[in-house]
Amino acid sequence: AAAGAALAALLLLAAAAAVWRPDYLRAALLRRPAPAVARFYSFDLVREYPHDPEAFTQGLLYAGNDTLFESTGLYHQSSVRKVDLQTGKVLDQHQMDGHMFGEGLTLLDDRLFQVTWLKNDGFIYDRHNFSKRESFTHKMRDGWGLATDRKILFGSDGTSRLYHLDPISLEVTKTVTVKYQDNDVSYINELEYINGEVWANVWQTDCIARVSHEDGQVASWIFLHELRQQLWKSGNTDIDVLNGIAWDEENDRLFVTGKLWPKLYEIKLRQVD
Ligand code: DDQ
Ligand code: CA
Repeated sequence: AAAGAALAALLLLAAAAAVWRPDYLRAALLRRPAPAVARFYSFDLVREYPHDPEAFTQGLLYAGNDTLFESTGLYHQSSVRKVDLQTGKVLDQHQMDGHMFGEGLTLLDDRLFQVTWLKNDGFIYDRHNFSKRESFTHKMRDGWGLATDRKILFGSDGTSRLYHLDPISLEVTKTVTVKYQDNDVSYINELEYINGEVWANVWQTDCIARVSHEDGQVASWIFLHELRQQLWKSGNTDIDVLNGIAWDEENDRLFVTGKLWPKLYEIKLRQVD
């Protein structure tokens, strides 16, 4: 009888736990998989370049020949622009409609794809002539980041989802959830495809996550808080967050900047674990 009472009490306790904190119960009952081993990186500064301090950088990519393409946000100030790396000068620019908030940008062949904040509208520009422009709609929540492996587009929308999009139909063909160990990583923002991985700015952190586009697992973290801190210390107190990754595949150069940052940095990663 005592054993029966003990069992009943235990069942009651389990039922109460299931009602009040099902996540605790699940954690207690299920054996968690061993956490994936992530790598951690700091950086060495290679060079710094001027960057338009009015550019609220939302999309950044390197297009060869020391030129970058950049998408900028903020209502009435959004643009897509071609930028000279060495001088930071805007070489060509399309000013977007005032109600559009420019976001992620990627280049596939001669076409620049751009998405917009809080909307499902995107634009495709001819890289040589921004007035040649088409629009599209997509089924992500809204538009934050874009990148490409030259076959498909990768997209983010500020959730933990990383979308695979068909570059012709703009349909979502696959979605993975970005996870670090067992936790979803939200606020996935500006993206870059680098050597088989998708690198992602995580909004309002000073970190870039290196993500597997196959399963969403974060393989590495890059810590870049020193860049923002350094800018702040030298008097740039109006800057916003780190945002914008560009990769020069030919010369293995990695560029990063931020929203309203007066500098763009070439960095080399240094593993710290
Ligand atoms: N996002 O880059 C995280 C996707 C959006 C940033 C939005 C920053 C807010 C600026 C103020 C908006 C005025 C309504
Ligand atoms: Ca990028």
